[in-house]
Amino acid sequence: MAAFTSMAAPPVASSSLASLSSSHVKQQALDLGFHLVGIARVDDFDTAQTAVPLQRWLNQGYQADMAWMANPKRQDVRLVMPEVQSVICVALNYYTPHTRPEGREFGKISRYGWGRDYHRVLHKKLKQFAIWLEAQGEGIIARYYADTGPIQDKVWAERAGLGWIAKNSNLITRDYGSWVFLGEVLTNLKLQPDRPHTAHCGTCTRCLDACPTQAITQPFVVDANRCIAYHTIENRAATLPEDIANQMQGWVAGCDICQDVCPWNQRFAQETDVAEFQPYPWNLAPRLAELANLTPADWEQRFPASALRRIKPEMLRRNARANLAASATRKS
Ligand code: B12
Ligand code: SF4
Ligand code: SF4
Repeated sequence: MAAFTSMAAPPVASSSLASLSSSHVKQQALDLGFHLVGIARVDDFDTAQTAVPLQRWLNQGYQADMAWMANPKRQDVRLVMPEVQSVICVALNYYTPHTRPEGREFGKISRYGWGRDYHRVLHKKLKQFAIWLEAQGEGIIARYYADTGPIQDKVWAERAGLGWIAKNSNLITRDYGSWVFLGEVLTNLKLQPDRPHTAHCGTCTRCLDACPTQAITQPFVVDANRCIAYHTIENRAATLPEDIANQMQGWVAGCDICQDVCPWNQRFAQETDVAEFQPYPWNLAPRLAELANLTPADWEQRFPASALRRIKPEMLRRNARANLAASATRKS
């Protein structure tokens, strides 16, 4: 978890904050290079809404081995920061127009992992944003998070008007589709909130129909036990469950199927201006046979400053071998 915290946390002097408008704060986020920004207000009603679906998901065991998803802070943002009044949500577009080559010999890496580690890129900008915000008045507190903190990034982003949580469980934005990374700054400033985004999946079910492992058990709900992204990135077991290993369709690092088929993504995707998200060339068409024998030294060399470093060499070998085995069975 990354967080920027001031040394002291005195109550905010309202006189020093009177001049800080939401539009000024949002303009600063855009000037720092974020593509979208919106503000959500923290109150009792919102907190209850955040907790219930997450608890239901946990009760069903959909978190698989991700025990950290049960951290109570994730259900109440005030346990993360007792003084929080507003959540300033940001999104960074990571789409590039590259495609993966056809052919069973290639492993598929999700777009999120093609370029530089998004945590580094987001955290750097968020840190600058939090420092700027704290400098705007005495007593202002700002803490930043992206992915790794105990905050429900998508829930807050939807509430701040950035996009809607779709049936594939990703947040879709009108400007960039779901190819965005999310982050937020928690602050004790009471800022003017934006309106929550409305949902636009309608009657579409393309993502549910396309998921090869039926991981989207009902609209909006993903069971990690069945999700290829979970198994390739988070599952640390020596072997993968047979019913997943047989259905991986070449994926070795994450899975983009439920985003690739989404009509909104086909319509809204636009190339990012963040140079760090341009793919490392090797990530576009890795060969399964090479990945199946990847050494720790190869791994160090091929995944520098990459979000894929979460997938250890033995996991990549396991993922590649599962795909090769499934492919061999299909041929015979
Ligand atoms: C745990 C996690 C995972 C797990 C579980 C996925 C999941 N859907 O929860 C795994 C490892 C599988 C995973 C995979 C991926 N992840 Co992930 N993941 C997270 C993490 C850390 C927490 C998400 C979470 O709270 N899940 C718990 C459940 C309860 O929440 P939920 O999915 O939002 O589902 C609830 C809502 O949809 C809500 N709901 C809303 N409306 C409605 C309506 C109805 C009727 C109902 C019933 C429910 C409902 O109820 C659902 C629960 O029941 C976040 C970062 C963060 N700190 O938030 C990143 C995050 C969600 N992941 C992200 C990404 C990019 C991915 C992948 C695309 C990566 C990849 N290409 O492989 C895949 C997508 C898989 C998928 N279809 O969801 C991004 C998503 C960005 C975006 N635009 O949405 C995030 C936000 C990280 C970031 N900061 O950018 N991830
Ligand atoms: S990421 Fe892949 S396995 Fe997971 S829900 Fe989407 S399509 Fe299904
Ligand atoms: S494929 Fe259809 S149902 Fe799924 S997220 Fe996209 S619009 Fe929503």
